[in-house]
Amino acid sequence: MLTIYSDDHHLHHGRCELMDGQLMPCFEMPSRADHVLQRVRDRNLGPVQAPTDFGLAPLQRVHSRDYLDFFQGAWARWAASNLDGDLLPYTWPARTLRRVLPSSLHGQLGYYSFDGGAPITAGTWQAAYSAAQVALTAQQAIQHGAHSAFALCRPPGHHAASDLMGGYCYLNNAAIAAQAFLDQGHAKVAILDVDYHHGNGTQSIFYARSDVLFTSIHGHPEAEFPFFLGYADELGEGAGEGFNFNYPLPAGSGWERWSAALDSACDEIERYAADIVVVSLGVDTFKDDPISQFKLDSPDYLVMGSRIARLGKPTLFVMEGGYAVAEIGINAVNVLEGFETEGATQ
Ligand code: SP5
Ligand code: ZN
Repeated sequence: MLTIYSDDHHLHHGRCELMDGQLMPCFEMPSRADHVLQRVRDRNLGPVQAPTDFGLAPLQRVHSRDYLDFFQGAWARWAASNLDGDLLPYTWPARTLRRVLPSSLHGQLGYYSFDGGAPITAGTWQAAYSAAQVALTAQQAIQHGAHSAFALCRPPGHHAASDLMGGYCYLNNAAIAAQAFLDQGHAKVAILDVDYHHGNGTQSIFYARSDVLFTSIHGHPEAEFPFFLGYADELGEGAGEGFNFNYPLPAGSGWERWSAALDSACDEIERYAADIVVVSLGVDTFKDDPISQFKLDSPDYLVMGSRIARLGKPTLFVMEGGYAVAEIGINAVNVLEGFETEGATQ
């Protein structure tokens, strides 16, 4: 399987995030992608190539122009104030407040974010821009006939909505790639989001549309981030009604319960008769993940990959979360190896 990877992800390294009442070093750190790349090489998964630059146009198909302009320019505005911390929001337009766009940098940052988990640093725009190009380059490989490809994206993307950052995400790599497939002639794209957290950004982008089926298996939002989206009764709206399926699972869920949800999601993808599958590949479902509560073990990821392969569709894997850094490479690449092994026996 072809892997697309850019070193530019090192340009994004947030300092801290708030967890359990303490400022902790960011769990979403550069060594995550380094470990995945190392495992891709150790296992001879296939060639590793740098991304092609497709420019801003495919990003603008998913994100609003004003959001992209704000994100691209935010660090320069912050640097002009001579403060040296990361740029982090602290006020959001929640209920009873007005959704106006203030002129102040922090006012605008609150307007364009939904949590304090997406720090902007000097290199964040470049890293996120390159991650989107990584996804688009892997998308292009499939468009040109590959059966599968791996977009080793960092920072991740599935929490980012059309004009919101949050949950370590800025640009929605999977959504940008899904939209590119549609723009290049495909009619139906299915997204399978296996990250531990609900892909609220991806769901919101496609919620009123029938050309993208969104399915997500995740920690129940009653108890887990992002709390305010990802419930089972969210089935889509308008033309998108019946094209959104959430499988929220309780803390402590292991492979048995998780794989039953995967079977259900795969049934929906088959019923939809998707042309293409885009997998939002988070491995924060791992038993030793430091911020998550599922109990998947490393061999389970091989079975996950083989189940996805049995859909028989061209499949783009897009890296999302996973914070057990020492095992992230084994777990992510196990999904890809399970996919390839099953594909070879079909
Ligand atoms: C892409 C991705 O996986 N983003 C996840 C963002 C999660 N941010 C909130 C983390 C809160 C962790 N709380 C754990 C409490 C354990 N005591
Ligand atoms: Zn996650």
